[in-house]
Amino acid sequence: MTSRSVDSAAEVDVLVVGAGFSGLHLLHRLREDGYSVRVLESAPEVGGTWYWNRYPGARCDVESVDYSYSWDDDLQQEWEWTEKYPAQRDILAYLSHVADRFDLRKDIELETTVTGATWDESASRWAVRTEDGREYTAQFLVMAVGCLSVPKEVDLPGLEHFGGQILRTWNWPEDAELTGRDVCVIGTGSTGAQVVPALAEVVRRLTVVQRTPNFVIPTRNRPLAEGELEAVKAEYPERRRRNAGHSAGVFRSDNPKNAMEVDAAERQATFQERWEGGGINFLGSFADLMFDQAANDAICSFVREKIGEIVEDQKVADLLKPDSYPLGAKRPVVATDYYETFNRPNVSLVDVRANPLEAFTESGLALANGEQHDFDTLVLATGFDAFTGAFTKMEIRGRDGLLLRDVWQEEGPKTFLGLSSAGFPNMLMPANAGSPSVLSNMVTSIEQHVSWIADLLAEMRARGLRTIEAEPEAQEKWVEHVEEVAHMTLWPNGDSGSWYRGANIAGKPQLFMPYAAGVVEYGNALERSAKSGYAGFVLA
Ligand code: FAD
Ligand code: N01
Repeated sequence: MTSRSVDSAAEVDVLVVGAGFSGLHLLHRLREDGYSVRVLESAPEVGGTWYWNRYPGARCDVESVDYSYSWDDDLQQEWEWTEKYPAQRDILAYLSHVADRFDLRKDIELETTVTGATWDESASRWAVRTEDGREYTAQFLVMAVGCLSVPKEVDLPGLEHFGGQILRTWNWPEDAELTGRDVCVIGTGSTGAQVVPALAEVVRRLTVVQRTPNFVIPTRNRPLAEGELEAVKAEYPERRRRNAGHSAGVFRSDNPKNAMEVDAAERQATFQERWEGGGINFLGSFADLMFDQAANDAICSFVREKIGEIVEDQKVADLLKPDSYPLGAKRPVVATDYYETFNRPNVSLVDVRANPLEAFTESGLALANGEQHDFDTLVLATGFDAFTGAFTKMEIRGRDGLLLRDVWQEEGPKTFLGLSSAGFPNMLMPANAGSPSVLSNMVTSIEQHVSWIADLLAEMRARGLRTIEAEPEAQEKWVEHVEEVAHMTLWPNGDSGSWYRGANIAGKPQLFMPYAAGVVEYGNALERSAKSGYAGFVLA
């Protein structure tokens, strides 16, 4: 290893791509452990997801006190969260504070996009290139690039003909002013469901284009009550331990009962209580919701009834009711006043499933049946090239010139433990495909990975080892296992078009990408490998 005070910043022990929750934590931890580290980030500010997704209404659905780092007690004691669920601007302020407080900025290069990386066999190092022509070499390349950081390519017919302004939720301009405008939103996933109610309050007319309806659970956000934050802080270590001990990476008081083992009245009362409580806890109503179709049907019926009660126009309500996939097979959506918004006189719903979008025109869009909808502003909330997008954008060449893009385009993102892909030594991938990532509180999963990576590097340093890489056989078995576990649940079922399995993008290989067994089982697998001398990896 080179010493921390490298002569040239272009040669480091660890090069990290991305300055979101993962990249910032990696930088802090690995620098503390004595490595020279450099972080390269496309954005002009740290924050990752929370820098880019600045659209009105953007908010996290994990409680603020849990969606934050646990690795520094002073930090968690001094930071003042104000709401139960944090808004985008609050998380961004928090991450910016972390960067300042731990003096991270001096090792971060912002507005620096990595375009490619090539493994140099003779030096056992990565040579990394940036868009503006800079080059770096590093023994380890940690791709903290995010699993929802690259938008899906927009596949809307004739979009180039539209004459108004187009705004993208994943890169929302600071100065967007929509008061009094006629706006159309395309996309009704988590992003659409947050941006729609927020825009409805300020625009003149809002047209919501829906292809597949989602199950939308009310957030029930609120300011933290007096003394609530202090109570959390008084027992923070215990709270963090409980979070790490729950499969979702955040403690939920899950009901241990199965939905179909209780009578209809108890089932209804339980759903109702959890619905009133709001948030993702709704999914903890019963233990078998993601395992038993009948149980899932019951929770789906409950939500459909709620939609019918909230939305006044029953034709609109019916269009908003999902009926072709289990609740949970698509990422559950949590939002405030989503269904209520369709009772506003300035909001209309356009269903492009029954009546497909034919083409954009100069002044709006035309549907297959000839209907025309006019607006002056189009908001795209059309989602992401999840998990693989940030990797396949880059030209990453491993051993013998192997191109990651080609391998993953053919087979999907095959990894061992989600951390390493065979043929790409010393390239590590925190909180992405093959690990619980998006099926958990991501901050818990990120911390799990950062500490495992730090331990691995320490072990390699102690044993004088230079490279680590997934063993092809272990990788095959892990990918099969991830798929098998997913198929024990209802996650892969139905025609949800879920990005969990790449189904939102035509031609993308389909395999279930996050590890559905959860953070605890996954942590055991990580520990088993480490304790047995990193079984499943080749160390040299
Ligand atoms: P990111 O925050 O995505 O950061 C990756 C960074 O890498 C980005 O800044 C990107 O610019 C940079 N990068 C990528 N490629 C390159 C390159 N080639 N060169 C240079 N830089 C590059 N998770 C939850 O647990 N709960 C939630 O409620 C939740 N809400 C979300 C809401 C939205 C709108 C989105 C999009 C995601 C949400 N997530 C949520 C998931 C969220 O992405 C993670 O929780 C977490 O922020 C991921 O952190 P990260 O550092 O791993 O990745
Ligand atoms: O993206 P999505 P997202 N024509 O893929 C539609 C996290 N997140 O940005 O379903 C018409 O879910 C598409 O329709 P369909 C969270 O993990 C969290 O909303 O393909 N419509 C769908 O409605 C989330 O899951 C929060 O039929 C088209 C929408 O666009 C993930 O990010 C908040 C279309 C895309 O939905 C991604 O969410 C925000 C087309 N050609 C995000 N193409 C929290 O609150 C796409 N669509 C936690």
